[in-house]
Order: sequence, then structure tokens, then C-alpha cells
Amino acid sequence: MPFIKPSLPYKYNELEPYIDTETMVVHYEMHHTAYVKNVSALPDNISCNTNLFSLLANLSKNTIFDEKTKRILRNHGGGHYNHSLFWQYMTISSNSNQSQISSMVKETIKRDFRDFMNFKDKFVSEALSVFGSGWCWWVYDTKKCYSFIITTTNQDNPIMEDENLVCLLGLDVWEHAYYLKYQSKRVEYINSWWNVVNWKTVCKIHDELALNKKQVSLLKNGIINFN
Ligand code: MN3
Repeated sequence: MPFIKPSLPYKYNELEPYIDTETMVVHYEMHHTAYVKNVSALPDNISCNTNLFSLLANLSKNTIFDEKTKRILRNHGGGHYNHSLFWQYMTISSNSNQSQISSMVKETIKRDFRDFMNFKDKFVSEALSVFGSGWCWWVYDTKKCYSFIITTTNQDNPIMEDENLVCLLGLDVWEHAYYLKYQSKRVEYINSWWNVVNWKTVCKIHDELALNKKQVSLLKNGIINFN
């Protein structure tokens, strides 16, 4: 299998009570596994390129791949890329400390959102606005040098439209990400999730990648490549 699911940086039950164990097991073992399996089934000349970023970047404008290949990359390649990031955007709640937010991230938030509360409010309202299945992202535009919040449908990732966008933080708002515990109360899921955000990783992506105009590519094991 050319694409590999990253191992989780915590145990299934370690995001409790914010993200429940059963959801983590089903989400990681079944949903993520299916995306990896399906994207790995692409023809060898495509799946031999295990750099998902380069396969997904500007996918909307891609005229080389046929429609079927593009659909598989969008849905399953996107699913693998998004979930690989998502696991790393989270950590056990005792490690999720806003005091770890770097001075450069603080500056970006201040410039683009005025303050942290406004940033968070904006993120929550955008995440709530996703109709059906999708994601909410905080992205950094390396060309225009500012950050903003954006939503995508299904397993689309912002890089599929614009390769200059770096995903600093993202939240899965598919029902499979929260329904077992929160049922239709998406707002409770979103508010709980802030307790497990991995600010160290978010800051590392912002400080080391985005500010240096580098993209979020994944290593073969699905871990973010910071080199
Ligand atoms: Mn999911």
C-alpha cells in the first residue's frame, strides 16, 4: 500500500471526555483506513508518488489526470490528507495549552482577527455554517501573507483550489466525527474540541512552514514533514 496511515500520537481514550473513545476507534480504524485503501488503488504511475501534497495541490485546475482519477484523489486522497492532519492538530487535553501559542502566531491572530476570542468565534461560526459534510480550516496564504478561515465540502482541502494556502488548523465536521457522542449538537462538539487542540503543532506549522512559504507535505508515514 503506497499510502500509509500515520499512527495516532495518543491512545483512543486519551481525548476523553471531549472526543469519545468509540468515535476515535471508528473514525481512525474505519473511515481513515477506507480513504487510504481507496487512494492507494490508483494506477501505479500515480500512487507511486506518495507526496500527497503534490497530487492534491491545484487539483481543481489539473488537466493532466482524467476525471475518475481526479475524483479519487479529491475524495480519498483528500480524506487521507485531511485526517492525517486532523490527528496531529489534536493532543491530550493536559497538553493543549493556549499559553503555548507562539509570539508569531499571536501576531498573526492580532493582525487578521483582532484578538483570540474573535478568531475563535469566527472559526466556530464558520464550522457551524458547513451544510452537510465538510471541514473548517484556518489557512495562511503564503502569497498574500495573511490568514483567514475557510470551509470545504466533503473531503476537499483548500490546497485543491489554491496551492499557496497552508492549513494551520482544521476541524472535521462530518457527522462521523461527533455523532456517537454529540448527536445533532455540533456546536457542543466544536466547543469541546478546543480543549484538545495541539497548539504546539499549529504554531510549528505557522512558524516553520507558512512563514517560510513552505507547504504542509506529509512523509510516507503520514506525519507532517517539517524539513
Ligand atoms: Mn472524518
